[in-house]
Amino acid sequence: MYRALGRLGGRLPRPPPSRGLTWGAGGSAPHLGGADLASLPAAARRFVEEGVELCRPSGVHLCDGSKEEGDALVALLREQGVLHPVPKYENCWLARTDPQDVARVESRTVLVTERERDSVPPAPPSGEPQLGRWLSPRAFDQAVRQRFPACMSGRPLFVVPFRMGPRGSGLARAAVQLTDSPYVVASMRIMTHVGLDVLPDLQGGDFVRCLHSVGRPLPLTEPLVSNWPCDPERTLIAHVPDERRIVSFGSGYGGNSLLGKKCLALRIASRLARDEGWLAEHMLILGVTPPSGRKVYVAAAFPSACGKTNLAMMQPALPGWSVQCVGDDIAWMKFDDEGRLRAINPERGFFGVAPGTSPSTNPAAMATVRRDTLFTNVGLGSHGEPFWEGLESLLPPGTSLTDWHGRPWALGSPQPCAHPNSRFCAPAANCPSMDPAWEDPRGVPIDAIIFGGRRPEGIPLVYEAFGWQHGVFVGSAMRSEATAAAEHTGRRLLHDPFAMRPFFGYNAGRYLAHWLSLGERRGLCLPRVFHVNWFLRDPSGKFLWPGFGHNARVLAWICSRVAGEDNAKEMPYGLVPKEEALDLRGLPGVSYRHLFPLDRSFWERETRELRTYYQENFGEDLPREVMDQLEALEKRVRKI
Ligand code: OXD
Ligand code: MN
Repeated sequence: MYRALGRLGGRLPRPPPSRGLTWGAGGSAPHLGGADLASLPAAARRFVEEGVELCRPSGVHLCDGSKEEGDALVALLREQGVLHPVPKYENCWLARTDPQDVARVESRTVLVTERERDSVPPAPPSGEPQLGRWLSPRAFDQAVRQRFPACMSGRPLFVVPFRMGPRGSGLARAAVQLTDSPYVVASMRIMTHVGLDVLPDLQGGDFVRCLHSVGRPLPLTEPLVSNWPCDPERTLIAHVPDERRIVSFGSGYGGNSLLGKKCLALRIASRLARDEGWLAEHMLILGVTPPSGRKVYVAAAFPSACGKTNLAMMQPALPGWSVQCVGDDIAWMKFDDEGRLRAINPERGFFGVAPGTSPSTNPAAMATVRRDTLFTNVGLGSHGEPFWEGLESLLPPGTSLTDWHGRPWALGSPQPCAHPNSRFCAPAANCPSMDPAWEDPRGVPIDAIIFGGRRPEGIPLVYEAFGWQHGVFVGSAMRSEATAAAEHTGRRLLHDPFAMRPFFGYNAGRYLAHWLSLGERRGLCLPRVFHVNWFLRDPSGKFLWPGFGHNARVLAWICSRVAGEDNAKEMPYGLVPKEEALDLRGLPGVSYRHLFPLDRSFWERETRELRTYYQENFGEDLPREVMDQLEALEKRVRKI
């Protein structure tokens, strides 16, 4: 596609021999060294040449993933005023972004395919498309032409060879990201495996091509805000699944720019998974071990900022139980030769939401971020500690605070100190509760899949699906209150099928069909499917369930179901624990009855809204089996 833009195969510009790369207009810059570009396999070299031809950077740096390179990147980012020290923690840094570049931008995230229908179901009759956005190849070429030529002038281009997934795993993927953002390189080094040992995997040309620019060539025409280069007006995050290609412009933040995460590991990978018969999902993976024995691994899909990281690192409030983390955001899963579903975490780090993370909600995450962590848009205490909403009790007396804009801030101020979507980017290896098998190339065996969302009313604490098809229906019917991870606001309930709404890499109707097709395959040991809701509230708005470590009580019931215990009773929407099968001991004020509401008018409303949602958003691409499941539920609801 954008290859059509110019003559290819030109010579790579070389950095000036005595100074290494140049870092911007007139800046005296640390020398990063970098690996020899000649070591790139031919296909990767061609990709770099195309990028250079198009973006016209001041130099090219091939990242080798070394510690020296990491130190030099930090030095460079400090010199540019992007990173600030967090001296109370070890090797930790704080970035503050332009306030216009703080979250994923779903409205500017597109899939590029010849046929619109390959990307999205038929357009809804009214309103915004909810299941992804399509851009024609022509419009995409034009968008690239309007943005990328010479967009890296005055800035060096970093070539980041990286791998998603453990070395040796059949699911692992090699990729190359070209970027003009050293912040992105520093983050990619935490979130993925960056290094020259990836180069042999690029040899055959079968790698994902990622091109990213912050879109602020030098010299600047307008000053930067917070020293953070970005171009919010022209931001575009485009995926070309047929070419395994990602092109991102204008944002330096999170999933818009760390292209291994949402763009590759979910959007591109979900399409690869469909083509190749596996699953790429927005799911955490954890292992739970009961006092008596057999560890059970589960994968769980929750929409952004519903507590995936907290659940993945949970410390059970049930004596004798333990939970270990394999991943907190993305699972790649494939049935093995024995028909067992096995999952790997394609990532190597956590890009977690900071506010709300505290020693009481997630002690393992707090331990993880004590070193080697890049914080973005959190506050800073005068003793050199990061600060966000939830850490108030940790502040030593007399601490003064700076908010995420870098301005003085006082406890009790109406605006939060940390941005609600502020993040920590930390190596998974730092987490004290990582599972011993988290990097096992064979993956871990998955016995249960859990769906969930923030549902203040009507949806019970936990239920099990009646079978695979019903489970796929339950995933397709997920809804949750909006969060700060994207540009949405307020407490609206959003439909979020499989927690993949922003991350489908192809038509969501066909995605459901792909899940259903697994139920038809012979010889598979299909996991049980559950739905959980930690967020039920009473009429005064108070949560009915204590959550966090107590969620182990729900995991304990799920484990008992996996073990084949006959301890469930049937409700119209699914199977729930018999009263004595859910351990509620020591939870004063928590009542089984409130946790398992059954309200006919709620379910009538829910099924009616779901029917409208399916009709408007999936249209004729909704698989018949899913509509059959809805009709069966409607029938059961009429009998309540
Ligand atoms: C995330 C998200 O950042 O889901 O993980 O938005
Ligand atoms: Mn996520």
